[in-house]
Amino acid sequence: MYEFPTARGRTGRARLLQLVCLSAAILDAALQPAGLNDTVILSPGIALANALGEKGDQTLSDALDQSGLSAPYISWTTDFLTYIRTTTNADGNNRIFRSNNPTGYLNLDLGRQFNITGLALWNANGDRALRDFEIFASADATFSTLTSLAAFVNVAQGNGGALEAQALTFSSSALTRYVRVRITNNYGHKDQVSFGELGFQATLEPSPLVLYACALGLFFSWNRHKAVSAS
Ligand SMILES: [Ca+2]
Repeated sequence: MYEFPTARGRTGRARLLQLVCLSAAILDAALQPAGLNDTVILSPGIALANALGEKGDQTLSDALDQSGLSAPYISWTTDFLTYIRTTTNADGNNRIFRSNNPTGYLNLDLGRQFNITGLALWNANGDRALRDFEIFASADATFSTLTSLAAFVNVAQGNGGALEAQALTFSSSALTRYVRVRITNNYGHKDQVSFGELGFQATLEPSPLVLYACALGLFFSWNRHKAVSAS
């Protein structure tokens, strides 16, 4: 017959579980350079669609692969704010998209779900630069159901030379794998729009190490309680 745990037994189990989880969290934090409470920069992934079009031999992938940035980053590891404060994109190392309006969208695949809270944009100099755009999360790769995360208006263009990053925060964060960037305006060029690079701001979740250790702690603390109860 099942016996309800005594207050002493419950306290002992809770303490053991807390100890195991805390130890795992400390170890995890030590192994992750950015720590658990920071946000990290996340690669924009790969393009599933480009409704803007491309100009000549300039390809969208060149705006997603860190080329032109003054320092590299490690996706989902490098601290977001520290990185973007000090990293510029070389003038002229921006991608130009040709479009009639110029409006259109880019569909991006992050590779798996991440919790994204904002983005960093290294814009372009001149009248091709991005001015207005909106970010959407999509539930799937077909982009049939979109959730708006933020609409950015009058985003600053470059003022000549190397371009500094702009940090743009979403109205709401989203756990998503698929992201649409819908561009609605530039700085005046009749049929081209351009930016240098972009990366997302993401939060770190408890790693599998912490979750596994907590599960083990729960298992052993429960077994310990059963052994004490049976003796
Ligand atoms: Ca680039």
